[in-house]
Amino acid sequence: MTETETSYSAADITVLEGLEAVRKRPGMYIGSTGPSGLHHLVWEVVDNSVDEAMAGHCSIIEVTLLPDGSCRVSDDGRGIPVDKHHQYEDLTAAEVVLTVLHAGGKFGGEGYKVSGGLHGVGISVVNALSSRVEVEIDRHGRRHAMTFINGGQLDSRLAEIGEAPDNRTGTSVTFWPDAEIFEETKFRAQTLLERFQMMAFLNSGLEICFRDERDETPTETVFCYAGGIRDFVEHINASKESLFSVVGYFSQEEDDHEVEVAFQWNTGFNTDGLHSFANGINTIEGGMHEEGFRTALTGVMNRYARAKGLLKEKDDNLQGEDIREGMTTIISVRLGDPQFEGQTKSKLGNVEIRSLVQKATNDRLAEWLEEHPSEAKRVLQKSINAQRARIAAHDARKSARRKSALDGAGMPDKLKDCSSRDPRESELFIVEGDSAGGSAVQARDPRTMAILPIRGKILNVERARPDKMLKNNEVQTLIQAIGGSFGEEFNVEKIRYHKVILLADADVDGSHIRTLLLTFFFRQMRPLVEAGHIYIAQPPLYSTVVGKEKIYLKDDHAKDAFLVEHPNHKREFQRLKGLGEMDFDELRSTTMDATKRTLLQVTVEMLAIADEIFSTLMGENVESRKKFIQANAHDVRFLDI
Ligand code: 0RA
Repeated sequence: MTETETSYSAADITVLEGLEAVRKRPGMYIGSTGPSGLHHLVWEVVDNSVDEAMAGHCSIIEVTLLPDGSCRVSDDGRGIPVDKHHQYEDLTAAEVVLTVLHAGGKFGGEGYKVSGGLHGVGISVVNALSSRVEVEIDRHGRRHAMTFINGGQLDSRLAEIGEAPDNRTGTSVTFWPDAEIFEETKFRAQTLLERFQMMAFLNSGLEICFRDERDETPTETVFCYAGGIRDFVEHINASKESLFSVVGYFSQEEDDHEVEVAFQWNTGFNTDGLHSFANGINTIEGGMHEEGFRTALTGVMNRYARAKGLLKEKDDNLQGEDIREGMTTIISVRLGDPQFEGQTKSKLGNVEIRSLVQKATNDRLAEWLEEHPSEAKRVLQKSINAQRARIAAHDARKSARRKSALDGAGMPDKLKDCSSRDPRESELFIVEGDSAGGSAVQARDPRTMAILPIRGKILNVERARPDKMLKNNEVQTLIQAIGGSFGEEFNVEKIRYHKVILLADADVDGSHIRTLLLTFFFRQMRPLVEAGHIYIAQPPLYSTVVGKEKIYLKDDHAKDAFLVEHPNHKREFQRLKGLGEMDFDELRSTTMDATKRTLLQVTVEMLAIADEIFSTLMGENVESRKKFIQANAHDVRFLDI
């Protein structure tokens, strides 16, 4: 940069120091410099456009991944203000928004009423962590442009570059994530798609268009839902068999608080189909809005059931879980000053929201029931059945506990346990089939590795109530071996292994078993998944020989990479059929030995979406399962949720 282009004042220097702080400790602002932090940059820019939409000024947001590694976010909002900024005399407002931490919408006009508090670190953070940022602003009939390089240094100041076509207004931000900051700068389309779909559901009428133009075959996906969260509920239930076709809905506003609820029941047995959001952020840990809803739901349904004689005087009240069985609910609240608490800052703490949601649900759900008598009756019949099953499961559980107290330590016979009693270093390999189980026992380090062979297909818990599930041998064995109980009682502090590793073949049967196991963990031991204790072992698919050395290759990708590195290789590869064909030495060195193996950690990025995927894969609706598997057959990462 030459001196004639830009000269810095004292104010500019404080600005640069601010951005320097972000570059020094990126984790403080975006959580990490891994994939989650990288995608955070996109959320940050898109959130600004969504704020503009929530304020009623923007209807289309376009996000494009370009071949040069950049990401462009364009909107048709009012455009970032381009006039001189009152505090930084020599900078324009737009320059301030891009270079001052937390400058976002806090000036000019009334700013924003509500904005996503979790990602709201400001677009300047994106600038600080990018090697280049280009901004174009259409406002007052003119198009303006500016660019920044090397983490927020002004490269060319804001200047008019021509007319705004058709007198349009809007903002376009293109950024190149800095390779010196991020471990990996390649965006994952699936991650972006899932979130954009969720954002479109939560902002009815908003169009989000995603384009991936990184390779020769560009793709475009448009999300736009006139019905908002009603469409969200319908979408989740599309993979299940719904109890009736209407989707319940109500909304209520008070001061600067707004609550919206959509709900529908399906014929399934899950009690955790409740998903909540605050200012567009998925509150995975729940909070006051969920509390208010649950309390009111239980009250309203019991009152209705008594009033209509569906529950007799002698009958017990329905419990919340009875009513929530098979219920899919989306709660979305918007509020001026959201307090995010909890371990992952995803629990809504605002107490006033609890009574607002409770009151709205009390009034409006009762109305809905009166207006939909036949639906109401079906729901209550289902709840009463659930109540009976719950009582039966309680009895079954009691006798199961008594039984395990009788056989000493209560460990299943099939478990070959490790000698260590420290869960932090202990690993449980769940192995498909008795014979592979035998090799795994020989291949293991008996101090830290336990082996549990399971035979054939475990019960599909997606399609069974808890009382039936508990009678299944494989399920009992799993629960006993892992420790920490299951369902509502599950306690992740009591687990006996910090790594639970699924070891199954790379073929269709193996992937079915993996999915059944993941469904079980997702539904019955979810904290185990959330805490990152579940892993998938990756036995190699190919072997080949170089000189005297046998080399194992994980998959086709690894094979291609190998051929690039060894262009003269004779191309003789052996396709390994499965675990059963490896001797224990091979199994140890390729798959189990902690110094050589690769494990895929299973994470739950987005529970609302993961819920849908599990229902699709494991639920009743065969057609949607078929479609899902066909659509994702090429992409094994769908298990990486
Ligand atoms: C500050 C003030 C105003 C709008 C914006 C920022 C704004 C920022 C972004 C970022 C991406 N798209 C955006 N659109 C708008 C209010 C402007 C006014 O009062 O006219």
